[in-house]
Amino acid sequence: MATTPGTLITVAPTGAELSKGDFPQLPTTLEELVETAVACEAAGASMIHLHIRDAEHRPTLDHGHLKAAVDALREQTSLVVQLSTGGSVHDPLEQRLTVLDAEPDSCSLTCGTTNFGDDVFLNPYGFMSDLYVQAQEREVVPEFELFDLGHVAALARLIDAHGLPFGGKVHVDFVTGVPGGMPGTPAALVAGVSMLPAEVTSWSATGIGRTHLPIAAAALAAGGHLRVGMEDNVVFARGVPVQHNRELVERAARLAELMQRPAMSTGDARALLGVKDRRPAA
Ligand code: KMH
Ligand code: ZN
Repeated sequence: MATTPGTLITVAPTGAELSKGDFPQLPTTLEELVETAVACEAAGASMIHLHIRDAEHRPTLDHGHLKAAVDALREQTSLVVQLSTGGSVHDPLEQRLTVLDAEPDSCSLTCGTTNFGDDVFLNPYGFMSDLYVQAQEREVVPEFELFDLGHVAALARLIDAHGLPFGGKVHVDFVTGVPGGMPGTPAALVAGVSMLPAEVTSWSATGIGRTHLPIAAAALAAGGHLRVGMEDNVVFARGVPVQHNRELVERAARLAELMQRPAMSTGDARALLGVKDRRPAA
């Protein structure tokens, strides 16, 4: 895996789990998402991982909502736009495949079923395989979400079966600290990194809840990139709630700068990930 001087910072601003009622500062409307994306790009993010909400702030995979968000973010930012195909634990597999119809730059692809708190986040191999092939055909770059060490082996199986994703790069994201998945510890992260198949060209990591900051530090120390955001963590410091996703991106960018791997530009992120340029002509 080639080393990169800069740090790719992905912001995951919303997720599918938290409710607007409990967290009014969670960006759920299109207007809030655009404002968040613009602010986070200015703070150092170069990719956004999106879950979309409906008019009642509930998670939705409705095509119109997804397409409107992709178009608006593409128009008003130069962020790499990644749509979640994980959705919420209640979304049917067939509907999760339709996310690609919104033509994002990138899509998440979780490499296995995992316990998810008291729920089950379902990702049978057949679904992963269909999503992998459809993303290749639609020229969408997958980001492989690894919640557990077994997911690393499943990623190798996918690559062996279907070849490289569109664009020829393989970027993975370790999602650590989910109750039911790998713990958010440097030891678990390093174990995962050591198992990555040779085809992997870059990796990032995030830690859920209180593991957010230590995993960011460990990822930077081990040569990885960062994902931060309210999907993963809503506590900035003990007793201090996150008020805006920008705060988490700013802190990640400061940390990356301190480690002499400053936040990379969206142009560098596009090259790192191998995404197709779908932006409207200027
Ligand atoms: N909301 C989780 C059940 C993804 O975006 O692909 C799944 C998730 C992963 O957030
Ligand atoms: Zn997600």
